[in-house]
Formats: sequence, structure tokens, C-alpha cells
Amino acid sequence: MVNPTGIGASILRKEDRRFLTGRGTYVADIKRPDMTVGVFVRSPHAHARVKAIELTAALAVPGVVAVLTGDDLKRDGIGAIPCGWCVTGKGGVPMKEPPHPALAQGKVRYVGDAVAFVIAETLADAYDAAAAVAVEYEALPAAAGVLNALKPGAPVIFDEIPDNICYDWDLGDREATEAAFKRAEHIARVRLVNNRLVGNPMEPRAAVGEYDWTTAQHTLWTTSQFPHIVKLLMGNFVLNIPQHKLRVVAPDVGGGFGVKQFHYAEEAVVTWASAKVGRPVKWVCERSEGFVSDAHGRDHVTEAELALDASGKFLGLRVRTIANMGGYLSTFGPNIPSYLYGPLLAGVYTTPAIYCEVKAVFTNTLPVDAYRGAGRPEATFVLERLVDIAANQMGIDRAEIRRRNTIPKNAYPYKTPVLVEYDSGDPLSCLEKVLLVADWKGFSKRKADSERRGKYRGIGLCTFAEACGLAPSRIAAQLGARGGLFESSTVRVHPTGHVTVIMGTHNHGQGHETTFAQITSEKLGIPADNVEIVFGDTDKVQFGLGTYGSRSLAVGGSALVKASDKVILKGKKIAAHMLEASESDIAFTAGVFRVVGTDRQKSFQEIALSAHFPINYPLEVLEPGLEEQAFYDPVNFTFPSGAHVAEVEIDPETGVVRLLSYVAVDDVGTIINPMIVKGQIHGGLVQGIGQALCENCVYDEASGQLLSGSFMDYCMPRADDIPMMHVETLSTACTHNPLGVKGCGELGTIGSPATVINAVVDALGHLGVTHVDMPASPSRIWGIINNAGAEKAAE
Ligand code: MCN
Repeated sequence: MVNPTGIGASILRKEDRRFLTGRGTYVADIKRPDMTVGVFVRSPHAHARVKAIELTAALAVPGVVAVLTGDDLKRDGIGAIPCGWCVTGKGGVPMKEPPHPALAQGKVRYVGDAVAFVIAETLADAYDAAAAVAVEYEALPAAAGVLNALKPGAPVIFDEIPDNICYDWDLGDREATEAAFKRAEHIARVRLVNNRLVGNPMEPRAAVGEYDWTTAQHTLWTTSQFPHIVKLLMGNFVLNIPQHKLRVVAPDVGGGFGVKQFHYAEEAVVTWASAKVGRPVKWVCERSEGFVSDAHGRDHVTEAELALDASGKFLGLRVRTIANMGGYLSTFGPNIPSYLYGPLLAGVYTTPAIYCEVKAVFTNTLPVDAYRGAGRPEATFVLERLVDIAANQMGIDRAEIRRRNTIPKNAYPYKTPVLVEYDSGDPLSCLEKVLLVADWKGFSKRKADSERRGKYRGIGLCTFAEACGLAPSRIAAQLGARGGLFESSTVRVHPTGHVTVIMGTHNHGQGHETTFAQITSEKLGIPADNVEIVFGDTDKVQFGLGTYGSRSLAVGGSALVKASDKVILKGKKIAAHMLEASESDIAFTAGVFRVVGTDRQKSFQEIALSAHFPINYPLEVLEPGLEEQAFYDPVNFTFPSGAHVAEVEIDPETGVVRLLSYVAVDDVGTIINPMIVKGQIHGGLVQGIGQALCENCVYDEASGQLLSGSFMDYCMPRADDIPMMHVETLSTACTHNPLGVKGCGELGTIGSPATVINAVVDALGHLGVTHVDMPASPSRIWGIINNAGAEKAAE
């Protein structure tokens, strides 16, 4: 009998009952008795020495409670904000890791760097006092872009790192790749920029700190995707608070997209400040403040080449990337353009030799870190642009060149030349399906129709694989992670058979309260409505590592399965006792414990009740209670894959690119909730389409000023920019986790930038255009069309 709320059911999201009725509890909603309000004074300079900070006027503003600076941090022995990942470069040279003080000490290194923290009775008082903080700066020349920061004589951001290079890293077999290029009949080349992005979750970041001197207990409420990691990093490395005296709570969080996955300076300052002033302190980030204080994403400059034989078979891939780290290292920053990038360059292809070099560079910009997809969209973009360029130059259909190079289903497990082994996949089926659904063959007719209307029409294709489900701790540690990346789950069965599941992952839009209830429902044979999912509070949750890298289902869900299996095992012992049978004769299916081959049985509820009323238990072999915990560390990443097709139409008069259709066929293994998976893919697609068509974080190269610091200048995609998208799934089960699942949270973001830009380039192909950098904004496209026109006229 199919379980109507189990695995595979498209049930509505349980959490939407509170979200859609405005009853969520976000950090900004937290009110504590006697609470004060904090505001950060931030640097207007990209690079400057802090000569002096004069606080007299600020302290005289009515309502001010305190003004704290980097000197106070120093005096209190507060540590620097730590980085969670150490990348080792060529020749075993470890990355440079300069200290990151929570409030600037001596120098500011980007516009928005925090210089002082003002605490007052009201927000208005705090703003008045912040305006009265007089900081004397000595402005220094700034290096905003990576190319500027690498120039000889460039401004030096940290005195101890005169070349501004954080690491110079490589991956793959250099010699084998050079040999492949020597044998090549054709070489396709591209030079591209992967544009910098601002995450902009719906809810801006916020933090509330509180200190109870009677118990020496600190509490931090924060907009975080991983409260336990904040507790560990902040408690242990920054504030020196014993772990049992620190509670971190991340209640409802209104989207994170990676941006809330780091330990931020503001969290440490608010926690420290609340103990210092002896009152709770709340900071809520302004929307425009988020532009200069939330870590940014992407920002690569890349040169890449693909070597092919005469038939279009890929022989070798060579990639050189310069990645922007910003003014300090963020929690996962160094890992994104290295281990989350290089290993993805194999894509779904059989390319035998790959060599990738990455220079990570400090600049006078906000720190750069993970943003949905994190490294994988960048790798996919490089590869898929090259594949299109090669196909066009060699006169091979773009679908056909992919077909010729795609890993066949029977070649899995497939070891790529860049570290990873794909356990399962069927990318050719994804490709054929997407071509069919998108009517790839019928495109020329539609193009002719657009031409009749004076429009340029293009079709784009991208096939890709991603690595998610972070991470096997063993592998992550070899790659530089400074901690394990397992996950945990506790299944608590109440006497009535209702269940509370306590997860180490964090739900901030992904539907965990529903899908984890569905897994429990399937495993224990109870309705999903009988299951409550708890997460996000380090006092309620056993240690857990949070949500990012599309890991929650593959890693957290597997921990839940393990804990449920333990509950079933214990249930069998209880059933054996109650039914006077041997434990090995008890079978459990669909919520019923049965003596095999008989009609003697006990329901899950009866077992739960018995566990709590153990009147005649043989206590030496059977403990009362029914609660089990499990920790799960995966043996490998999961490798979802997909094939996407987009069609665009360009108006040559205005340069506006209109996305006409988008078809995605994705393999995410077993699916827990098809509706949630589609929603996740939709959301991801829109974020990738945003990067491709409109989003762009721009710094002035000369001054380091942020030019796109609000929604007036930073263009987010809106509903009317996006057509009805067609998402289909295909399931090849992951072979190494108990559910056979692969992540889906980032898929859309990984495939869509390349798909859309391949379509845009196709639309402009008749003008001789071979590459367009993102975003394909109207001004950029209009410029390309008109320059092409001018060039043609000059011929
Ligand atoms: N799921 C499923 N079947 C599968 C795969 C997933 O039913 N085969 C379900 C899962 O049970 C879960 C959801 O889909 O409910 C996403 O699962 P998963 O792929 O494991 O991703 P995570 O839950 O770990 O979420 C992280 C991922 C990332 S890395 C970013 S960034 C992101 C994203 O999810 N940020 C989001 N999706 C987001 N969605 C919202 N609304 N807000 C964000 O901040």
C-alpha cells in the first residue's frame, strides 16, 4: 500500500501554514527585556589607515549606551574571525591567512568594513550617535579588481602579503594535458569574466546577543544556516566562551542562499557587546547595508582552452582562473574557487586530461564566499561555453558534440581526472529528453518566425554534473576542511506514537519540515502530520553542521534513516517481548510489527506506549523508552546531473534579451517530494537566469567604491522576466546513501547561466559573436550589436 504522506508524495509544505500567514518568527522579531539596539559605523573608503576615532560627540548623544571599537576588542583579548578552510597551493605552500578583526584595527580594507559599534536605547538614537562618531582616515590607493591587484606596484592590502596572492593552486595532470593539446586537431579558446553577485535573501541578516550573569550564559539569535558552526567558531576561536555556556539559535530564516552560511563579525560583536553592556543588544541589517556587509559570490577572470581531435572528441582541458577573495577570508571563501570548482570541470564528459590553475587574490572589496552553487556554476560556465565555441568552429551540431563526449550510463562509477568519482548517472538520457521536450529540431522554424518580426532568436544547451551532499569528512579533511561534515538526527517517539525529529540541518526555505516528516512517515509507517521537525537551536539539537552544499537530504536525511532504523530495531525487541516471540521472527512493515507467518501483531503506537509503561520488561536486556540518535558521514559526494535548453529572443533596437522558454531535465536520484524538488529547481533556475541576464555587482576599479549598492543599480530578476519553466526529473539512484538521493537545491543555479548565455551567443552568432560576458544586459547587448554593425560597415 502506498503511503500517502511518505516518500514520493507531493504533499504541501507544512511550514507554509506559518509563513504564508505571516506567523514566522525571525531574528528581527525577537524581543528581550531591557533590549538595546546596535548600529555599525562602516568605512566609506575601500582602503585607508584609521588614524583616530573620536567618540566624545557620539557618547554625548542622548540614549547612547556605549560605543565600541577595535581597540576595545584588543583590550578584551577578542580573537580574529577564523576561516574554516585551508587551501594548500602549488608546492605544498599553505594559503596566506591574514587576521580578520571583528572591528577594524589600524586599517579598513573595503567599503563597509566595520569600524565601530554604537549601542543605544532606540534605533534613532543609535543612528544619531553613529553619525557623530568621527573617524580620521588616511585614504590609500585601492585595488578593486583581481587584475589590478596583481599588477606590479599594486596597492598592498596586507603588509605581510606584498603580492596580494592568497594562494596559487592547481589540480590535474599538467603533462598529460599539455600532451593532449600537442595532439589536438582543434583548440577552442575563451576568456571570460564570471560576474560578481550579491545574495540578497528576502530577510536581511540580523543578530541579538544576550548575557545572563547569574549563569554566565551567552545566547545569540542569528540569521544563520549553521548555528552549531557559529557556536564553535565564535565561542572557541573569537570570544573564548566555553561551549556549554553558549547557545546559538537560528529561528525562522528568510532565505540564505549561502550568504548566511558564514560566521560573520557582526555575530561576535553583538554577543560580546551584550555581555559588556549587561543588556541584550539587537542589530538588524539594513537592505543597503547588506550590499556592503553580506559576503558576495563568484567574481572570476578565466582563460580556458579545450583540445579536440578531428571528430570533435575532447582530448584535454586547460583552465587558468583568477578568483577574488576580497579584503579578508570568509569562512569557506578559499574553498569555493578551488575544491568546489576544479573537480567540476570534467562535467559529464569523458575528457581524459584536465589541468586547472587558480590564483586567489586579496582585493579591496567585500569578502567573497559561497553563493548558491558556489564554484560549480563557475566551472560549468567555463566548460559549456568552450563546448559551444568548439562545436560552432568545427561545424558540429551542439547537441551532437555533447553526445559524442558524454559519459555513457554503463561507464558509471566513473572516475574523472580531477579527483572525484561519480557513483551514478545517465546524462545521455537527460540530454535526449531535453532535446525532445524543447523541440531542438524544430528551432529553425521558430527562428525564421522571429526574423520575420525583426528579432534575433537563439537556442542554448548545457549539460552538467555537480558535486553536492557536503561532505565525506575524510575527503573534506584531505582537501583542507578544518572540521568534519557529517550530520545527525534524533528520533524521539512519544508514548502516543507521535514523533519529534531533531535535525542538525537548518531549514530556511527548503521544505525540510515536510520532506523529513515524509521520510519518517515512510520509515515508521505513521502520517507525516504525526511528526514534528526541530532544528536551529544548539540547546535543543545535538551537534549538527547545518545546511549548504545541497547536503541536508543526502547527509541529514541519511542520518534520519539511520536513527529510524535504530527505533525499528528497538521496536522489534519490544514487540518480541510483548508477543512472546523471538526478535528474529519480528518483521516491521507499514507501521506494524508482526510475528512472521502469523496474525499476531502490534502497531507502532502500541509499541511506543509499551516503551513508556514497561511494567513487566526484562530490564537486564530491554531498556524502557523509544528515542534513538544517529550520526551519518557519507562515503562520497552525490552527483546530480542535468541537461537544460533555453530559447531567447533579442530586440536589436534595444538590446533587450527576452527569455522565451526554459526546459530542464535533472537527475536527482530518488525523490522525496516531487513538488518541493521542482520548486527548488525553479528557484535555482531564476537565480542563475538573474546572473546571466541582469545581476551584476560592480566596483569602481579606481576607487574601490561599490557602484551597485542598492536595488536601483543591482537588478534582480522579477516574475515577468521569467517564462513558465518546464522541469522534468529522471532518477538514477545514488549508490552510497540509504535513500538513493542526490541534492537538488543548487542544480538550477548551476546549469542556467551557461544555458542562457549559450542561447544569447547563438542569437548573435550571425554577427560573428562567439562569447558574451554576463550579465547579458540590454546595454551590453545593444553595444555588441552596434559595434558589430559598425565593424561590418567598416569592412
Ligand atoms: N529533496 C527531495 N528529493 C531529492 C532532493 C531533495 O525531495 N532527491 C528535497 C529535500 O528533502 C529538501 C529540498 O528538496 O526539502 C532541498 O534539499 P537538498 O538538495 O538536500 O538541499 P538543502 O536542503 O541542503 O538546501 C541547500 C540548498 C542550497 S546549498 C542553497 S544555497 C539554497 C537551496 O538549497 N538556498 C535556499 N535552496 C533554497 N531555497 C530557499 N527557499 N531558500 C534558500 O536560501
